[in-house]
Amino acid sequence: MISSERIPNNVNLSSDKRLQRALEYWQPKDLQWWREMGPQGFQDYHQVYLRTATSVDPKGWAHFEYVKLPDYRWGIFLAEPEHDRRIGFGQFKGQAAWQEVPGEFRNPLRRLIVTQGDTEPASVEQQRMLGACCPSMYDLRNLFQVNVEEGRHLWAMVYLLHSYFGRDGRDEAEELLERQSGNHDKPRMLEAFNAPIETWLDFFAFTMFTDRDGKSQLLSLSESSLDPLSRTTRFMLTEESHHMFVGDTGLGRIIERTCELMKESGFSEDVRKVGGIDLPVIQRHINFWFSLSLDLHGGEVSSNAANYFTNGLKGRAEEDKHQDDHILAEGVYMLDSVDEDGRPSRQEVPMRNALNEVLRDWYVEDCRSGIDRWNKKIASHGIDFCFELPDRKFHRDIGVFKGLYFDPSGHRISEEEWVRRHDEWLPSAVDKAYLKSLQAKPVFERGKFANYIAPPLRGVNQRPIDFEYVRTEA
Ligand code: BYC
Ligand code: FE
Ligand code: FE
Repeated sequence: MISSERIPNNVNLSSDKRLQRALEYWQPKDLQWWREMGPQGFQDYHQVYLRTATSVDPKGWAHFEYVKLPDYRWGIFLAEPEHDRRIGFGQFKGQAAWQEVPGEFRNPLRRLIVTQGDTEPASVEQQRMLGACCPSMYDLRNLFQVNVEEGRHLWAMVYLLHSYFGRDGRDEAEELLERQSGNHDKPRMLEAFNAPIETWLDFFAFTMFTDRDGKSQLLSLSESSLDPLSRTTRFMLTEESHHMFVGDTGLGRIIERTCELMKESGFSEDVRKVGGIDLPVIQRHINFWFSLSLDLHGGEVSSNAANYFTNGLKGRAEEDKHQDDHILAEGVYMLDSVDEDGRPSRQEVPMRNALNEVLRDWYVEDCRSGIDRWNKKIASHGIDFCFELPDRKFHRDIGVFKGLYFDPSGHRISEEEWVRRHDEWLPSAVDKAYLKSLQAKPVFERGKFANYIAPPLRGVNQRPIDFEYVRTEA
């Protein structure tokens, strides 16, 4: 049944018959997808201490209670409207923001919304097996919190498709449940969302680096002239910060524990002997998920990006912080690229065509702060090791560096060297087998943590660390 009680919302669902009808058809399919493709093994007998958004004001969006996963109330929320909001960039700068989709931009807007929407269920699919190998009840709960919120982000995009794109939108909403992460015939649209997430190290690196692409893309979409898209994505960003918190602190806690284990074992290099995760394997996971997430920003030179900006569909992250005319009809960007022979070269690109790269610049800086913090932690233990973000040419499959080989410092190398040294730089089969052996026995006891990860500094919602975050039904 579609009701405002079951579906918390601030879009007047109870009086919107058209939306109700569309959702009545879509919601059972969504629930079926969630049961089949969502968290495995925790749907029927477990209750999870989760936050549910019940309104957009600061009190309402963090309502905590125990719920069974399929009973989660996925809501539809838009950030509060801004009075007399004006378009902030592109050729329509200064005009009133759009409350409806202009016919001439229907296709590109639909495509942006579908692309965004496709990533949300994809990430749930990628993470569906992790519950059974969790390092603690606290982490298990955080995994499910991220999963239900990505499920809500799917709802957010489906709301836009149902409300503003008619028949086409309804078809697209169905297809969002039909494509599947990693599926050979019907894969997810963007490559990072087809890569398997089999270990908790992958999960933390994914939420640190790939959810952060969520942040940069959502910031850009929240500048959109299409006001409902802007408001929807603005509210999604409030949830996104928790996902990055999970990744950032998850990696930080593994690093902390590794340093402790190294100290305990007399600074031996081989922390695997005492069941820890060595720092180089963490670096390889950073290399992997960071480079995949660089690809998610699209080609360096992109006419799609230029059109999005010119027409006001998608802006830059924090558009108002840019000190220029926000029209960019004239500027150029000096792009680090390669010439026809694959040699490094600098290329002048019209600014509008370089906006994927501009957003990538923003993203790289946003990632760096985490790396710096972890390095300080390692140094405070007296250990001589530094994490680094790989060069942006490393391991790229989209854009000008695709098909060429670079080491993590950005030096061009031969294919032979790439093949020979691949396992130095990216997670290897041996790494994966080791990580899987570490997590083979899940930790479900209250307040206990797997040997390879330190406890968090504090619990969720001011609950103690040994709180029963996931309980089986009485
Ligand atoms: N994989 O002109 P270009 C999140 C395609 S994450 C495969 O450079 P454009 C989340 C591209 O479609 C944020 N294909 O592309 C995180 C194009 O195809 P056509 C998700 C790719 O359009 C964690 C061609 O290559 N949101 O929320 O400028 C958990 C030429 O490329 C890829 C968005 O992405 C790729 N990586 O930029 C849960 C925002 N990259 O035209 C959730 C919406 C490019 O030749 N999407 N291609 O058929 C966009 O803004 C743009 O679609 C992109 C691509 C930035 C992704
Ligand atoms: Fe999301
Ligand atoms: Fe997210």
